[in-house]
Amino acid sequence: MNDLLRQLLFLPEQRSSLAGEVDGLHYFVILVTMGGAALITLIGGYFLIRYRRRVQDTSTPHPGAFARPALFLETAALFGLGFLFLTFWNIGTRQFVDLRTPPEDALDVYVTAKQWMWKFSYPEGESMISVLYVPARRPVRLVMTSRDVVHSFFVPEFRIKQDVVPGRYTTVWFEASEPGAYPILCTEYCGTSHSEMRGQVIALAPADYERWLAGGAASTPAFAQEAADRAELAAAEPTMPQRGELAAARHNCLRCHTLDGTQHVGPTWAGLYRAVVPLEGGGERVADEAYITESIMDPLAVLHRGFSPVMPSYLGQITPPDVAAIIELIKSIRDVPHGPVVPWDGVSGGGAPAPGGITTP
Ligand code: HEC
Ligand SMILES: [Cu+2]
Repeated sequence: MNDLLRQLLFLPEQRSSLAGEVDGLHYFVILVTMGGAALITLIGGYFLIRYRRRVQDTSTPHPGAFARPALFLETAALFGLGFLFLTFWNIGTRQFVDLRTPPEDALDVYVTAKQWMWKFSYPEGESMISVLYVPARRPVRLVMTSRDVVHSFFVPEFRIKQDVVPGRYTTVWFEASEPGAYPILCTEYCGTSHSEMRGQVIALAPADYERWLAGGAASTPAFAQEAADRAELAAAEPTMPQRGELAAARHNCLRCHTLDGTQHVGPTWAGLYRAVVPLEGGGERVADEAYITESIMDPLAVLHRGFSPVMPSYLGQITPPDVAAIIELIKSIRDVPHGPVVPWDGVSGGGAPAPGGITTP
């Protein structure tokens, strides 16, 4: 029954001591509401047919004295609803208290969330990125905070989810019911790479956990090593061009510039690196690192011929690592095909043939 309902509702396996209870309440609420909806549909349908209009006479006969339904029916309905409310409330409150109160002997692990990774620190001094090793069948309490924005720690198999808030500590606890690897997701939208803010809880048999504490990840079972590799790969530092794209998105550069060679408000970045840029008022410059940096910090110093002077200066707004990453991004797309660089006329993708086309030497 449990498994059938679980699969009907597309829920993952229950792998913590409280998961079964959480699902139990879920099933109960769903079954009661579905039952109620079915009952109302049936009664409504019966009335619809039983009292449909059968004669052409449209006047409503006077019903006479208001016909009261039997008193016992009203009382039963009221008590029934009251009872349901109290039952939901009772189960819900108990579960809330259980979920909020970690057992005394819980193992503490500190969790720091930041864009876009989870860091787990153990009182013994060990620190892990993206991978949370815990012993199975032992309560674990997570003491969580965020270094930037609000994140949310979610382990579907454990049925736990808790916001992680900057400047505050929140806690959550669980007891993994058997060894295994369980995905961690961030469920509070926290920026560009929110969807990649993932990790793994690796629950180890107590003996394996002791071995991990003593000897590190190499002494854990194969399933744990695989899961850890996967998690670490996903959390690997992005490459410079990838970071450049994130920085460009963050600073809204991509509202005016494109990476795919199409024209927009500003010149496309495709094929820009080391191209010869014609300047407004004559002359030209090679788009090297110096030119790109100058264009970002002091866009009006020289203008790409034919474009309007609308780019704001980013002097003091953007950090040197972001500028470097953006330069690497522009370098990485120097071979992307692009047409002649002409100003965007606000209608089409191009316009008159390039007064200020760039030519790649
Ligand atoms: C409001 C639109 C707008 C935004 C936002 C904007 N730019 Fe520009 N950008 C332009 C325009 C228009 C030009 C061409 C005129 C000029 O040289 O200033 C330009 C020129 C450039 C150039 C020189 C390219 C060439 O072909 O000469 C670089 C490099 C550049 N921008 C980088 C950036 C970066 C990096 C950001 C974000 C930090 C950014 N831009 C944000 C509109 C914008
Ligand atoms: Cu997040």
